[in-house]
Amino acid sequence: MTDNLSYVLYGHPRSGNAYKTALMLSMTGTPYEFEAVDLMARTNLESDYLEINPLGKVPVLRHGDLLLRQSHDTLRYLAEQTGKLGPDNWMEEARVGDWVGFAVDFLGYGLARLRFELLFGAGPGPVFDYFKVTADRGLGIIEPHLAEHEWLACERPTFADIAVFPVTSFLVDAGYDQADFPALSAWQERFKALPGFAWQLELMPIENWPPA
Ligand SMILES: N[C@@H](CCC(=O)N[C@@H](CS)C(=O)NCC(=O)O)C(=O)O
Repeated sequence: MTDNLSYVLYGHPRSGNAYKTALMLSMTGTPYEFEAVDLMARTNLESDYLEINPLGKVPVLRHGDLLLRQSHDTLRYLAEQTGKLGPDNWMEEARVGDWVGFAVDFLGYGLARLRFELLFGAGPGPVFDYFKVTADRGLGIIEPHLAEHEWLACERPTFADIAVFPVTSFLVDAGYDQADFPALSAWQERFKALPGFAWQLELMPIENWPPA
């Protein structure tokens, strides 16, 4: 079901979570306005933005009076609103949920932290090593899965693929060699060929990129 209320995405192109929402909007063909929240300047912690999201995080998706403040809720909501990229029944819902959970447990608390440490943090060291255990474990789950399956949750692309793609695109920034993950790499290529795919800066344009 669709309506005429406009969508507003609050986000930043450095955010993998905001990129999930932006991809879902684009890949379902849903028009939206983009409001940049400058994470580098910490405007996400200023009072104007805290009125929109008291957690001080991006993304937020506004649809009329509704504010969705969790990236995975935005995926589920847009799937329901557009009838696209969602599960068709509870068997599929359960498998989509597995991969949304994977994105949080192994990518959010693993791969994404490695990239953060290397690009913005202390670099290699104890913190990096701590998160690498989780990232390695996650990559050890997804690579063999994608050697056997074209898409993560179903026989077709779903928002499970959108939940997982952004952080996997940070593989090299997180210190891994892309060539060590041929099945993941092939899935990334299939994903990038889907209608509506674009990179984060195209979907969430900001001035002064890369931010200081
Ligand atoms: N559970 C949230 C996590 C959102 C999140 O961690 N956002 C990060 C960017 S990827 C953020 O806004 N960080 C800013 C901060 O914590 O100050 C979701 O899935 O949307």
